[in-house]
Amino acid sequence: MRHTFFCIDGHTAGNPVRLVAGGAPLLKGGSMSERRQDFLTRFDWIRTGLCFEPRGHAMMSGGFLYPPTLPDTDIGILFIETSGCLPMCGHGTIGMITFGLEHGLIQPRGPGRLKVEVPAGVIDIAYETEGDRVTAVRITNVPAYVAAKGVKIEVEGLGPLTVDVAYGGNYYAIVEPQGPYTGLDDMGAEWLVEMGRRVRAAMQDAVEPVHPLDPTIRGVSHVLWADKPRGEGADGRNAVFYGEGAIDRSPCGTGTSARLAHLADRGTLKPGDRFVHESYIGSRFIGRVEAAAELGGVPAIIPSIEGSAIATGFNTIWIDRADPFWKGFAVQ
Ligand code: PYC
Repeated sequence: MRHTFFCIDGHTAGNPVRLVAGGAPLLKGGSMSERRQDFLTRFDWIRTGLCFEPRGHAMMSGGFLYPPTLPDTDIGILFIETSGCLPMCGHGTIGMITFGLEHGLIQPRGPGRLKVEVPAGVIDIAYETEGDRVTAVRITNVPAYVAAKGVKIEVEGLGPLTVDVAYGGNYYAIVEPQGPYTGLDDMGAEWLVEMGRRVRAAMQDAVEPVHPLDPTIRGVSHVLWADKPRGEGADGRNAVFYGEGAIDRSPCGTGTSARLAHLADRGTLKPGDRFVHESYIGSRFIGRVEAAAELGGVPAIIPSIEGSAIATGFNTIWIDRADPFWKGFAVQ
């Protein structure tokens, strides 16, 4: 049997976004979180088939648009990525909202604003246009908070590390320069991937953060290597490791949200502050601490992330069950 998916491919700040505009499965569930669970149970082959080789690669990321389940929302998003079916993805949202608006798949109720239901909750979108192009998307994200501080781990090849965990839509192990990790440029992408794998495994053994309101969101899935800024006007730089072999080419929307919560918890940032975050390749998001908040009794912040995306073309992809690699594969 051959399954056909009509996709708009592109990137947000350099990281791939594959908006699957046709071929989304019908899902059960009264919320996007429940639909995520249904997708993982019955349709995960669509994610692996579209994201892994030979149809994708280690960084592949994207999602589907669905009618929302909540009143007063415009659209629902389900994310797919090599690392799983994320509760929230910032660069993916910026890309899918941009391509969805530019191609008429999303019909806003009013100009410049949308309310979007994602598995992690409801996010607000403000966007700017020039002619037919969407030039900027600002996401006011779900509440972000620090889930664990000062976790001590021992990592082969790195030695002892002290790591914090923050949530910005996914749980991030945040590694600041220490010991042999002296900064992104000193280490290089291959090292960050290899050590990212080891740090994530050690952190998963050490702690299991659980979202205060949705217990299906749990566990450290991403590693954020933090660093000082490189370019003029930037406030920080990071490289996020995800999946089995990916370094985010964008500054990572949920990672930036987690880092904002981390820096706010430390008192370095406060509501109203702006934080320009650079990626490994030098692309940028503008992060902001919009407000102080609370999440199930835990102190949190409301972060926002602003960036832009570019569509690169249409892509009609078949997943043919006669193909020995119909579910995709990854080489490590
Ligand atoms: O932008 O939130 C993000 C993201 C998560 C993983 C890769 N990018």
